[in-house]
Amino acid sequence: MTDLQILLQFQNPPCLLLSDDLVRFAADQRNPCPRGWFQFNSRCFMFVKTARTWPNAEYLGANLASVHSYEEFQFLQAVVLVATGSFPLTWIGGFDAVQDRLWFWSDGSKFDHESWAEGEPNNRNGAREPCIQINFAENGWNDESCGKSYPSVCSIRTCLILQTVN
Ligand SMILES: [Ca+2]
Ligand SMILES: [Ca+2]
Repeated sequence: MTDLQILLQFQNPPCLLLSDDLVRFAADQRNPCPRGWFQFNSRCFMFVKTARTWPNAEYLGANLASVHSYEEFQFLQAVVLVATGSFPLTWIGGFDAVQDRLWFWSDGSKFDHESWAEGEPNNRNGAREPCIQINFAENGWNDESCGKSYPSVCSIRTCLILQTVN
């Protein structure tokens, strides 16, 4: 009988360490995400309850989540809702290089979607607000000072490679 060896690679460095848990979940094609992570297209997302500053919010080597469609944004909100029962202010991976004019995602992906709350981004009271949080006002995005502490949503990219081993 042929054994299937499943290798999990996470394209965003640094890689997560493989564990039996990860391999077992990877074996289930319907849910290639590690335990506690939720799949949307080719990425896995997780809510991190611990409040951290935006720069400290990286978790297990993952990136803060980038968002590339309104559907993906709604999915992120659902991940937060499932974990908390509400819509708390939560960091995602967006930040600006030129105040409110040039935005980037911390995972290096293209900044091709935005869902700002009304009046945002606004650098409130003249403060520099370079980092993006979700669930602000009518559950849209807000630019906020990166040194404030909030929970976060992070993501990893999955790349399943199935290899047949004798
Ligand atoms: Ca700003
Ligand atoms: Ca703001």
